[in-house]
Amino acid sequence: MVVSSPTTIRTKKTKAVGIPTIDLSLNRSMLSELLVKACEEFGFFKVVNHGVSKEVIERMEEEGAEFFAKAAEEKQRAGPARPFGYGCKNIGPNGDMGELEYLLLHTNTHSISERSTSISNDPTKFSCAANNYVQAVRELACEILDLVAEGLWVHDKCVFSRLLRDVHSDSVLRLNHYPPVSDMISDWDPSPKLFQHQCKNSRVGFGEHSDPQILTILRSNDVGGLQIALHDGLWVPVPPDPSEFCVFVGDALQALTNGRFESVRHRALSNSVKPRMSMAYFGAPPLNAWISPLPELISSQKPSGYKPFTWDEYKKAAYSLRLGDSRLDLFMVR
Ligand code: GA4
Repeated sequence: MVVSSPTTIRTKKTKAVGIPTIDLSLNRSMLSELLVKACEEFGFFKVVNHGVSKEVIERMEEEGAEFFAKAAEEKQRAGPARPFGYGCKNIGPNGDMGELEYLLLHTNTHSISERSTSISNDPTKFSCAANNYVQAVRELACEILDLVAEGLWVHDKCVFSRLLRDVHSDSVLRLNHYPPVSDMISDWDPSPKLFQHQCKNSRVGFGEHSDPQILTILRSNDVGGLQIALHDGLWVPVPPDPSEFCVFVGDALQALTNGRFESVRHRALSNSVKPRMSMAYFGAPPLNAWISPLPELISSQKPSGYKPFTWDEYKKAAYSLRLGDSRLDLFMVR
């Protein structure tokens, strides 16, 4: 048995599901097989023994907590998120909303240090924490992607990780803060429009969607809320564990693997007692990179299912649609 203690969960419809938890200290050939299997079956898995130092994680978490603890007016100085900076409740440009506040940062060192002046009273400390965190989780994402390439028997083992390591990579860091939401939430924001929204959707922290990028590496505090959708549409809660990372297949990896992997739809529900904080690294290609199915994954039985697109084109499509829309449909060969 090589998948270490899968978390068995009973969904409302009493379906028992084992979310794969993969121990990254196992040997390479075993690992690459397990990772491919998890990407195929769930588009999602957890990793333990991931090699990201506790100190690097804690420093980033502290910076996030310090920022979100500030007064609203102070936080607004780092916003609005269009798309980068501080955002509160509004997600993206097309009217999507959730019960959260967040910081969205481009991961290049220059943008982090530029932004940090409006985020922290000690911008150097913030930039350092963010750069170290990004570097560590990028390394983790690249290691996973190399193993996945091996497991897929792809000729060029760095074909995915090269895109994330590129100096022009368009990767993003997101810190999400979900304040506790009770049913009496009129104190969170009393404006009539938001109040209506909150009453109808009081438990949606971040609505259902798939991530557009290649791979997402997410870590949360010990507060639950994350759920993933299975292929049959059932929702499965993911138990929180601050010592693990959650890994999500994104749309770009779905296209690169010619649909062998499917990006996982997921959402975050609000909690009524404790604040949830999550930190997500979205590993992306450079804007001018072309995304199309790898030749090794195309055959006469499985012809290419996606038209080639640049990451820039894909992002534009993503930002022109709603959070929950299936943007890859626009690039599918019919
Ligand atoms: C979902 C994944 C990442 O959080 C994100 C989000 C982005 C945003 O919040 O600005 C998007 C969303 C995400 C997908 C569709 C578009 C873009 C909001 C939205 C409605 C940063 C990303 O890259 O795509």
